[in-house]
Amino acid sequence: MSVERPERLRRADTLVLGSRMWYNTYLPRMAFVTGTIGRRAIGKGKGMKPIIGLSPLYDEEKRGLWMRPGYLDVLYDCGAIPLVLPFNSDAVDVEQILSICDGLIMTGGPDVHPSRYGQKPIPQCGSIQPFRDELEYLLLDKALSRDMPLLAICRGEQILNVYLGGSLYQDLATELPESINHAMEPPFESLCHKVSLVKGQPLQELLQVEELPVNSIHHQAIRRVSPDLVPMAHSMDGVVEAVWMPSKRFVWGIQWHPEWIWDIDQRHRKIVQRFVEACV
Ligand SMILES: [Mn+2]
Repeated sequence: MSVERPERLRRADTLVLGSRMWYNTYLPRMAFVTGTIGRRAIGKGKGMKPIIGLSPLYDEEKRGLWMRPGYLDVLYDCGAIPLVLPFNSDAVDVEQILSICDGLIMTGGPDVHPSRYGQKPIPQCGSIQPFRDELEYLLLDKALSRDMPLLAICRGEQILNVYLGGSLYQDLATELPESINHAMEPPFESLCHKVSLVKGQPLQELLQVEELPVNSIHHQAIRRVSPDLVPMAHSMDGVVEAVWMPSKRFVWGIQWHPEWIWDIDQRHRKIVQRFVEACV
């Protein structure tokens, strides 16, 4: 029997599989009353891909928001839908934005303001975008309290560590002169140095190797590791190159950039794939 209903309720039918009668009667009401429940029911439906939010990049010269295609390409390739987030520092808005995401990637970018870990910038500290620090602190607040899977890359890994009470080297060449060169020249889709994986930690268990060649596009790095994080990779100079957060479902930080090298070394694709699986 066909009953005439408002357009928005009919649209909900097409999004959800299963007993039409049940969904027609109850789910649209639940969905519109509580957006989150509706989204969960719809998003987890058969054949639906996880939606991964990405913290946006900002080009100060063009005054434009942008994204490196590699982040999008690897997510598509791993079966997810990337969603570049807006700059928005309203806590309620950010909560709502994250409610339509299944996972979050904290992207690379400029340096975190050293005041976030109780220091003044030294001359070798790079460019800083305080509005990005602000947005990403808010994203971390919300994502960690929701226990949302999080993959934090380069600056993302660094700000995760700072947010959780750790500190950074403002400039490796200045503050750790014995370190190897971590700021490679382009092309970035090539490998620069190796990292050794800590035995028994999730990255080593995933890849089943002791060493992994990576690219390296950073002049800062984790100095004091947050008490909430555990290292899972180091370069040969002892610099922490990957961490994870054991108290959460999936929170990993890596210092290198899989978005440049996922298609030249499958192990880097595998890291992103593992993250996407955690988001399903
Ligand atoms: Mn490095």
